[in-house]
Amino acid sequence: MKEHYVEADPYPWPYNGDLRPENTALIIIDMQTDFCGKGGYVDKMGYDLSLTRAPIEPIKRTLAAMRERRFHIFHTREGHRPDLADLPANKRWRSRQIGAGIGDPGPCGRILVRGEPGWDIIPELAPLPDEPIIDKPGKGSFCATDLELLLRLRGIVNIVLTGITTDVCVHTTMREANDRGFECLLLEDCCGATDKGNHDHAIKMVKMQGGVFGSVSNSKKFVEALS
Ligand code: C5J
Repeated sequence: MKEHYVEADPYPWPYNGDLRPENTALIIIDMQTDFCGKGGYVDKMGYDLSLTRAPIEPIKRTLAAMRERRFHIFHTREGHRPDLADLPANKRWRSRQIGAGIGDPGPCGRILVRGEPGWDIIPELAPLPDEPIIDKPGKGSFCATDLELLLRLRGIVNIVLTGITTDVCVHTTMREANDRGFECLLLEDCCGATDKGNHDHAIKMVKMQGGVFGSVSNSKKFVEALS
Protein backbone atom coordinates (compact mmCIF):
# COMPACT_ATOMS: atom_id res chain seq x y z
CA MET A 1 0.00 0.00 0.00
CA LYS A 2 1.26 3.47 -0.91
CA GLU A 3 0.81 5.64 2.18
CA HIS A 4 -1.15 8.87 1.76
CA TYR A 5 -1.61 11.52 4.46
CA VAL A 6 -3.40 14.84 5.00
CA GLU A 7 -1.42 17.55 6.84
CA ALA A 8 -3.29 17.81 10.15
CA ASP A 9 -2.87 18.63 13.83
CA PRO A 10 -1.86 16.88 16.09
CA TYR A 11 -0.92 14.12 13.60
CA PRO A 12 -0.90 13.58 9.82
CA TRP A 13 -4.16 11.87 8.98
CA PRO A 14 -5.13 9.05 8.76
CA TYR A 15 -2.83 7.53 11.36
CA ASN A 16 -1.87 4.60 9.08
CA GLY A 17 -1.73 6.47 5.75
CA ASP A 18 -4.50 4.32 4.28
CA LEU A 19 -6.56 7.07 2.64
CA ARG A 20 -8.60 5.93 -0.36
CA PRO A 21 -12.03 6.82 -1.82
CA GLU A 22 -13.19 3.25 -1.12
CA ASN A 23 -12.53 3.37 2.64
CA THR A 24 -13.23 7.04 3.41
CA ALA A 25 -16.48 9.00 3.83
CA LEU A 26 -17.33 12.66 4.05
CA ILE A 27 -20.15 13.34 6.51
CA ILE A 28 -21.89 16.70 6.19
CA ILE A 29 -23.81 17.33 9.38
CA ASP A 30 -27.09 19.24 9.63
CA MET A 31 -26.56 21.91 6.95
CA GLN A 32 -30.28 22.66 7.23
CA THR A 33 -32.16 25.95 7.04
CA ASP A 34 -33.05 25.47 10.71
CA PHE A 35 -29.37 25.79 11.60
CA CYS A 36 -28.10 28.35 9.09
CA GLY A 37 -31.06 29.99 7.33
CA LYS A 38 -33.22 33.04 7.97
CA GLY A 39 -36.26 32.22 10.10
CA GLY A 40 -34.89 28.82 11.17
CA TYR A 41 -34.27 27.43 14.65
CA VAL A 42 -30.85 29.09 15.21
CA ASP A 43 -32.14 32.41 13.87
CA LYS A 44 -35.19 32.20 16.18
CA MET A 45 -32.84 31.67 19.13
CA GLY A 46 -31.17 34.96 18.21
CA TYR A 47 -27.72 33.64 17.32
CA ASP A 48 -25.48 35.12 14.65
CA LEU A 49 -26.20 33.28 11.39
CA SER A 50 -22.92 34.36 9.82
CA LEU A 51 -21.16 31.89 12.15
CA THR A 52 -23.18 28.89 11.02
CA ARG A 53 -23.14 30.00 7.36
CA ALA A 54 -19.34 30.44 7.26
CA PRO A 55 -18.66 26.76 6.45
CA ILE A 56 -20.96 26.65 3.38
CA GLU A 57 -18.30 27.63 0.82
CA PRO A 58 -15.46 25.49 2.28
CA ILE A 59 -17.83 22.50 2.43
CA LYS A 60 -18.88 23.11 -1.19
CA ARG A 61 -15.24 22.96 -2.32
CA THR A 62 -14.51 19.85 -0.25
CA LEU A 63 -17.68 18.15 -1.46
CA ALA A 64 -16.86 18.88 -5.11
CA ALA A 65 -13.33 17.48 -4.75
CA MET A 66 -14.56 14.34 -3.00
CA ARG A 67 -17.45 13.77 -5.42
CA GLU A 68 -15.02 14.07 -8.34
CA ARG A 69 -12.82 11.35 -6.81
CA ARG A 70 -15.80 9.16 -5.91
CA PHE A 71 -15.44 9.19 -2.13
CA HIS A 72 -18.49 8.13 -0.10
CA ILE A 73 -20.69 11.11 0.84
CA PHE A 74 -23.24 11.14 3.67
CA HIS A 75 -25.56 13.93 4.81
CA THR A 76 -27.43 14.20 8.11
CA ARG A 77 -30.52 16.10 9.22
CA GLU A 78 -31.61 16.68 12.80
CA GLY A 79 -35.38 16.56 13.11
CA HIS A 80 -38.41 14.91 14.63
CA ARG A 81 -41.44 12.99 13.44
CA PRO A 82 -44.46 15.22 12.73
CA ASP A 83 -46.28 13.66 15.70
CA LEU A 84 -43.19 14.41 17.86
CA ALA A 85 -43.17 10.83 19.18
CA ASP A 86 -39.34 10.91 19.12
CA LEU A 87 -38.98 14.31 20.79
CA PRO A 88 -37.94 14.05 24.45
CA ALA A 89 -40.06 16.31 26.65
CA ASN A 90 -36.98 17.95 28.16
CA LYS A 91 -35.59 18.82 24.70
CA ARG A 92 -38.89 20.52 23.81
CA TRP A 93 -39.09 22.31 27.15
CA ARG A 94 -35.55 23.66 26.89
CA SER A 95 -36.09 24.93 23.33
CA ARG A 96 -39.21 26.77 24.47
CA GLN A 97 -37.21 28.47 27.24
CA ILE A 98 -35.17 30.21 24.55
CA GLY A 99 -38.16 31.11 22.35
CA ALA A 100 -37.68 28.52 19.61
CA GLY A 101 -39.87 25.60 20.65
CA ILE A 102 -39.14 22.45 18.67
CA GLY A 103 -42.38 21.37 16.99
CA ASP A 104 -43.87 24.88 17.25
CA PRO A 105 -44.71 26.94 14.15
CA GLY A 106 -42.11 29.39 12.86
CA PRO A 107 -41.32 31.34 9.68
CA CYS A 108 -39.92 28.15 8.06
CA GLY A 109 -42.68 25.81 9.23
CA ARG A 110 -42.67 23.75 12.42
CA ILE A 111 -39.22 23.97 13.97
CA LEU A 112 -37.00 20.90 13.45
CA VAL A 113 -39.86 18.77 12.19
CA ARG A 114 -39.28 16.34 9.33
CA GLY A 115 -40.82 17.44 6.04
CA GLU A 116 -40.97 21.14 6.97
CA PRO A 117 -39.11 23.74 4.85
CA GLY A 118 -36.74 24.69 7.68
CA TRP A 119 -35.68 21.10 8.25
CA ASP A 120 -34.39 20.53 4.74
CA ILE A 121 -30.76 20.76 3.67
CA ILE A 122 -29.86 24.11 2.13
CA PRO A 123 -29.88 24.14 -1.71
CA GLU A 124 -26.16 25.00 -1.94
CA LEU A 125 -25.31 21.60 -0.41
CA ALA A 126 -28.21 19.53 -1.74
CA PRO A 127 -27.47 15.78 -1.66
CA LEU A 128 -27.24 13.83 -4.93
CA PRO A 129 -29.71 10.94 -5.30
CA ASP A 130 -27.08 8.26 -4.48
CA GLU A 131 -25.80 10.01 -1.33
CA PRO A 132 -27.40 8.62 1.84
CA ILE A 133 -29.21 11.06 4.13
CA ILE A 134 -29.27 10.09 7.79
CA ASP A 135 -32.29 11.43 9.67
CA LYS A 136 -31.51 11.67 13.34
CA PRO A 137 -33.61 12.73 16.31
CA GLY A 138 -30.60 13.67 18.44
CA LYS A 139 -27.26 15.42 18.30
CA GLY A 140 -25.13 12.38 17.48
CA SER A 141 -25.50 10.80 14.04
CA PHE A 142 -25.18 7.24 15.38
CA CYS A 143 -27.99 7.40 17.97
CA ALA A 144 -31.24 5.81 16.68
CA THR A 145 -30.00 5.71 13.04
CA ASP A 146 -28.55 3.14 10.62
CA LEU A 147 -25.38 5.16 9.94
CA GLU A 148 -23.01 2.59 11.46
CA LEU A 149 -24.56 -0.25 9.45
CA LEU A 150 -24.18 1.71 6.20
CA LEU A 151 -20.56 2.63 6.97
CA ARG A 152 -19.58 -0.95 7.90
CA LEU A 153 -21.32 -2.47 4.85
CA ARG A 154 -19.31 -0.17 2.59
CA GLY A 155 -16.01 -0.95 4.33
CA ILE A 156 -15.52 2.64 5.49
CA VAL A 157 -12.90 3.16 8.20
CA ASN A 158 -12.02 6.86 7.79
CA ILE A 159 -14.51 9.67 8.38
CA VAL A 160 -14.09 13.34 7.43
CA LEU A 161 -16.44 15.49 9.53
CA THR A 162 -17.96 18.79 8.45
CA GLY A 163 -21.13 20.75 9.23
CA ILE A 164 -22.85 22.48 12.09
CA THR A 165 -22.63 22.95 14.91
CA THR A 166 -19.00 22.24 15.83
CA ASP A 167 -19.61 21.96 19.56
CA VAL A 168 -22.91 20.06 19.44
CA CYS A 169 -23.83 17.73 16.56
CA VAL A 170 -20.39 17.59 14.94
CA HIS A 171 -18.60 16.93 18.22
CA THR A 172 -21.14 14.37 19.41
CA THR A 173 -20.88 12.52 16.09
CA MET A 174 -17.07 12.62 16.16
CA ARG A 175 -17.02 11.19 19.69
CA GLU A 176 -19.49 8.45 18.76
CA ALA A 177 -17.48 7.55 15.64
CA ASN A 178 -14.17 7.57 17.48
CA ASP A 179 -15.51 5.23 20.17
CA ARG A 180 -16.62 2.83 17.41
CA GLY A 181 -13.06 2.68 16.05
CA PHE A 182 -13.47 5.00 13.04
CA GLU A 183 -10.48 7.20 12.22
CA CYS A 184 -11.80 10.80 12.27
CA LEU A 185 -10.66 14.07 10.73
CA LEU A 186 -12.39 17.38 11.51
CA LEU A 187 -12.06 20.15 8.89
CA GLU A 188 -12.18 23.27 11.01
CA ASP A 189 -13.21 25.80 8.35
CA CYS A 190 -15.97 23.39 7.26
CA CYS A 191 -17.63 23.66 10.69
CA GLY A 192 -19.27 26.48 12.63
CA ALA A 193 -20.89 27.03 16.02
CA THR A 194 -23.38 29.53 17.41
CA ASP A 195 -20.51 30.92 19.48
CA LYS A 196 -16.97 31.47 18.17
CA GLY A 197 -15.39 30.60 21.52
CA ASN A 198 -17.25 27.28 21.62
CA HIS A 199 -16.07 26.49 18.09
CA ASP A 200 -12.45 27.19 19.04
CA HIS A 201 -12.64 25.17 22.23
CA ALA A 202 -14.32 22.26 20.46
CA ILE A 203 -11.42 22.17 17.99
CA LYS A 204 -8.90 22.35 20.84
CA MET A 205 -10.58 19.44 22.65
CA VAL A 206 -10.06 17.13 19.66
CA LYS A 207 -6.31 17.80 19.69
CA MET A 208 -5.69 16.91 23.35
CA GLN A 209 -4.01 13.65 24.39
CA GLY A 210 -2.32 13.15 21.00
CA GLY A 211 -5.69 13.54 19.23
CA VAL A 212 -8.21 12.18 21.68
CA PHE A 213 -11.02 12.13 19.10
CA GLY A 214 -8.92 12.22 15.90
CA SER A 215 -7.07 14.98 14.07
CA VAL A 216 -7.89 18.47 12.71
CA SER A 217 -7.16 19.99 9.30
CA ASN A 218 -8.84 22.42 6.92
CA SER A 219 -10.43 22.30 3.48
CA LYS A 220 -7.39 23.71 1.66
CA LYS A 221 -4.94 21.16 3.07
CA PHE A 222 -7.43 18.36 2.62
CA VAL A 223 -8.21 19.13 -1.02
CA GLU A 224 -4.49 19.59 -1.74
CA ALA A 225 -3.80 16.16 -0.27
CA LEU A 226 -6.35 14.62 -2.64
CA SER A 227 -4.73 16.16 -5.71
C1 C5J B 1 -27.94 21.82 17.71
C2 C5J B 1 -26.73 20.84 15.87
N1 C5J B 1 -26.98 22.70 17.97
N2 C5J B 1 -26.91 20.45 14.60
N3 C5J B 1 -27.84 20.96 16.66
O1 C5J B 1 -28.93 21.80 18.41
O2 C5J B 1 -25.63 21.10 16.30
